[in-house]
Amino acid sequence: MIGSTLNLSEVLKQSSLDKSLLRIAEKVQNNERITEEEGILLFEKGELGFVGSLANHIAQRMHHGKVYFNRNFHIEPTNVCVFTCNFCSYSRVYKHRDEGWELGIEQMLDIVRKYDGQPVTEVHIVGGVHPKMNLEFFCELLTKIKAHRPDLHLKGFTAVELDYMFRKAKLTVEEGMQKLKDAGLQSMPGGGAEIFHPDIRNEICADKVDADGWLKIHETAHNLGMHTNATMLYGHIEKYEHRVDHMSRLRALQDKTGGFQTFIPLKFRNQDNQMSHVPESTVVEDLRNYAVARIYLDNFDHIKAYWAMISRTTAQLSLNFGVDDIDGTLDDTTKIYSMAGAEEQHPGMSTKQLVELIKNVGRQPIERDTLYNVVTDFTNFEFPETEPKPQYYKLPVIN
Ligand code: V47
Ligand code: SF4
Repeated sequence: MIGSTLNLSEVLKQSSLDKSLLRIAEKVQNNERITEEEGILLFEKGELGFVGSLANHIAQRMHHGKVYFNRNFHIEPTNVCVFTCNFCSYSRVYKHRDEGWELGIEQMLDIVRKYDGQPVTEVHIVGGVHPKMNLEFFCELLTKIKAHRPDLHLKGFTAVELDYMFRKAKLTVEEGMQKLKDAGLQSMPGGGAEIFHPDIRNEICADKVDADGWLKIHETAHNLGMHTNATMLYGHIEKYEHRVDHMSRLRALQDKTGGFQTFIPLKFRNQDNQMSHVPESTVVEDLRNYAVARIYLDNFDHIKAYWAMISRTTAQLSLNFGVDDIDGTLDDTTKIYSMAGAEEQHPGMSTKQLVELIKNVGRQPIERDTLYNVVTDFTNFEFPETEPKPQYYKLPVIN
C-alpha cells in the first residue's frame, strides 16, 4: 500500500525526536499550519525520512495516490533577452541574437499545426524577454492560435515577460492582463519567481521584476479569474530562511486570492552560466525541498516535480516526498533545462511512458487538463500494442 497508511503516532513515539519536530508532526496530523520558524527547522533538523513521511501523509490525504500529468508542448518564441540573470544558460543578449532564435508568428503557428489531430490539451508559451516582441505581437499570436485550435488551453508568459511588455506598452498591469485575456490567454506559468528575498534576488537577477512586482502580476491575473503557478529556483546561494521567506510570500497571496494551482520547485542547474562555480544540490536535498514545500504550503493543492529537469528517476522518487504532479509530455519542445545541464537533453515522453513511470511506483496516473479537470484516468487503462510514436518538433539548433 502507498504512504497513506503512514502511522503518524509511530513517528510521534520516536523518543529521539526533537520536541519542536514532534510538535510539527502533531500539527501535520491535525491539519494545522506550520510557522516560518518551523519551516526553517524542518530544513535544518528534519531527517529526510521524517519530512518525507509527513509530506507523503499530506499528499495522500489530499490526492489518495493520484498523480497528475498533462499532454502539452512548449513554444519558446525566443531566447534573446534584455535581462542577464546569472543562473541562465539559455538566453542571448540582443547584440548576439544571431546565436539564438527569434520565431515569427507563422513559425509558431507551424509548431501548433504539428499537433493537429493529436490529443494535446495545452500549449505553454514562455521565453526570453525580446525588446522587439511586444504586447501587440503576443496578442496576435494568441488570437491566431485560438482561431486555429480553440480547444487548446493557452498558458503563457512569466511575470518577468509581462512586466516588461506592460511597461513598454505604457499600460497598467490590469490593462495589460485584460488585453492578453481578451486575446485568449487563459493561465500563467510560474517562472521568474526565483528567490524573492532581495538579498539573493539582487545577487542572481538584479535587473528584472522584483518580488512585489511578480506577486502583483499574479494577483491581478487571479483577480481576472485566471489561475497561475508559482516556482522557486533553489539550491544555489540561498539559505533555508530565504526559501521559507519565498514560500511565505506565496502562501500569503494564496490566502488572499486562492488563484495558485501548483508550486514547482526548480533545481538550479549549473552548466554554462555565470554561476557554474556553485555546486548543484544533492538528490537528498531535492527530496527534502519537495517535502518541506508540501508541508509548508498548506493552501496549495499541488506540488509539481518538473521531470525534464530532475530526471525520470528522481521524479519517481519525489512521488514519495509530497509531489503529486509531474508536468507533461513536453515532446522535446523546451530547451531551458537541457541548456543548463539537465539529464534530459531531448525531453519528451509518450503518454504510455509517463503512465508507466507513475504506475511503476504504485501510483494512479491521471491525465489532467491545465485546470486539473480529469481528462483520462489511466489507472486501469491498457495501451494497444502499437502506440503511435510521438512526433518531435525540432527547435532551431544553437551552436
Ligand atoms: O524562471 C532558468 C528557471 C524558469 C535555470 O508553470 C533555471 O508549469 C534551473 O518557470 N537551472 C522558467 N532553473 C521555467 C518555468 C516553468 C517550467 C515548467 C513548468 C512551469 C509551469 C514553469 O526556469 C525560470 C528560472 O527559474 N531556470 N535557468 C537553471 N540554470
Ligand atoms: Fe532572460 Fe529568463 Fe534567462 Fe533571466 S531567466 S536571462 S529573464 S530568459
